[in-house]
Amino acid sequence: MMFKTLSVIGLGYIGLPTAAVFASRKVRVYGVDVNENTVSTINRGGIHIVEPDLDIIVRAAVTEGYLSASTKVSAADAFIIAVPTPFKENHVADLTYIEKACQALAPVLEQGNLVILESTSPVGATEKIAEWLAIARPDLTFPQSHGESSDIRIAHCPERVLPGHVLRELVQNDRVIGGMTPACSAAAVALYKTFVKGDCVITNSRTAEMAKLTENSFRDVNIAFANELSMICDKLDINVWELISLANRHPRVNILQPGAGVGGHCIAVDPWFIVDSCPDQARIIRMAREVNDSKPEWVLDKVKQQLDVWHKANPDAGRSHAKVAVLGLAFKPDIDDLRESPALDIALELADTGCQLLIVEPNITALPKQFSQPEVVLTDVRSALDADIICVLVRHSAFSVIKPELANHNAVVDAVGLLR
Ligand code: SAJ
Repeated sequence: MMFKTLSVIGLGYIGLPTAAVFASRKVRVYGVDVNENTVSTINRGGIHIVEPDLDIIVRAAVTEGYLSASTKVSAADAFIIAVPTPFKENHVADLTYIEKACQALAPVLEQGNLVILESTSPVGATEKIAEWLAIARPDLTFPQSHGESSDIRIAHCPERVLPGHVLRELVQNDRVIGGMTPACSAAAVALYKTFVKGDCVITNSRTAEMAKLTENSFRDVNIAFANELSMICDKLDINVWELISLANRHPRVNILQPGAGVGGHCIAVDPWFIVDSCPDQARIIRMAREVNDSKPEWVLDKVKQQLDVWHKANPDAGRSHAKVAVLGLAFKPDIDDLRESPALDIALELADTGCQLLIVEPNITALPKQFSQPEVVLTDVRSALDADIICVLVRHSAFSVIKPELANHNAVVDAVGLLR
């Protein structure tokens, strides 16, 4: 099976690297995005997201004519849908973007095409795609009605790459391939084998959907265990990082690290898709989400306790005289991504307390617009040492240089174990 052309719908953190890697293997890729700025940036050979080395391969692919972007879907041998699947207020998955992608690609669909859903989705979403496409194109046959002989092949192949390492992990990671029929799986394997060096492991679409949700829930539950331990240890006056490193010497124990909470667009979202499908059964998964979601508030309380101590020591000083430094705003170490970041939420709350807030985030050059207060400034790591209270919210490598001074400061809230 040969795929000469590919349409990738959604040119975000997953769609753009995927499109670029296919294009680098000389597949003609038509990228599609609703955002015109994204489209024009890519067509100039640029990128609109931060991911190491992505700029180099996008520029090369555009220059050589293998990658172009548009707001319209072009006909192609295969289609990859890589759009967001957020959840609504009540933690129910919102499939609107996937449905819109289906409506956009349906008119150009042709017999023999392969449609792949890469977006992380609740169980049953791939079958929904098949239904939507069948309604839009009654002239074509689909796997749910025609099995192996269907005109259109459909599969779920979840992305599993780690932001910051996307280009390497796209190629090296094993890939779960969940076709609606064996023929759908075989077509999807043939497509991914264009560049995937890992194994392409075949299953059905529902299991593939659940596999992705399971991977992120596994991590969420394990981080919740670490976060719960950090709160228990605080009560019992035990250093949680020492405790975890001791426990991890056991050959079958591997506890993750506590932090300021769980951020990002995946781990804090995907477990809810399982909870929504099986609310009575998914008890640990729900509880883990609740524990992790409560952690930023707990860290904030610790800082407020330090503010109370400061007020006691400085009874005549108003709140605006208190200087608080926040180290880190990103959702995890050594990236610039502030979306769904617990550290950002904590800093925003602190900004509202009326203190002077020194923010140190070495991976950005300007504060996000939400910080409107004049008492909030973005500064360098050494200036933070002047603060009355210092809270470490992200373990950026750039913070290591002030460890000795930090260890001698008398009001540090270290949510991530920088000082361990
Ligand atoms: N975190 C901790 N303690 C830890 C590890 C992480 O508090 O010991 C926090 C991080 O600081 C961050 C959050 O968890 O706030 C998530 O970070 P992460 O590095 O665990 O994961 P993501 O969201 O960057 O990427 C995850 C990955 N999934 C798994 O590792 C199982 C990635 O492979 C997925 O492709 C991605 O989700 C996704 O798109 O679903």
